[in-house]
Amino acid sequence: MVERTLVMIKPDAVRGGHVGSIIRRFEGAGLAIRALKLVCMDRREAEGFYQVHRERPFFPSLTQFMSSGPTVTMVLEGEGAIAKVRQLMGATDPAKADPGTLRKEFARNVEQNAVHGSDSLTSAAYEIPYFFSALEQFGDDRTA
Ligand code: FUP
Repeated sequence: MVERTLVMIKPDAVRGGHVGSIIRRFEGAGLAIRALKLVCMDRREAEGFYQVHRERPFFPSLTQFMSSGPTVTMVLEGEGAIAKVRQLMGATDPAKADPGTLRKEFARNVEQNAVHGSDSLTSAAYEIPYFFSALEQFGDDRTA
């Protein structure tokens, strides 16, 4: 099934100058960019994005980190895009991520872990419109 997923290059990887390398990997895997922008979330916006984790002990630190600088936020589309992105990203904790994955290569630790990708169709349906209106997405009847 062709899917859309919300992907973010997190503040650590933007600061580290890894945007081009990471986007190249997604494009190389056959995923198409349907929307893309630099977003600097404020604390409240980061809390809203991660609201499923609000009861977790790492929530304050995570939302502080995610609002510490710009993220490259995008919508990627492709066959099985959600699973494909998560495979490219690797495990949440880079110490447990497989060699060759983005988190193994670029993440610092379990919090500053370089990339985000929606974990399900339900998550994608919340996360994509959190950042992008229909007019900001391409490839439907307005194919770019
Ligand atoms: P993932 O889907 O791989 O991004 O991981 P989770 O949904 O489990 O976690 C979301 C984010 O919470 C992670 F990207 C980083 C952060 N996190 C921590 O900071 N500490 C933890 O122990 C687990 C997750």
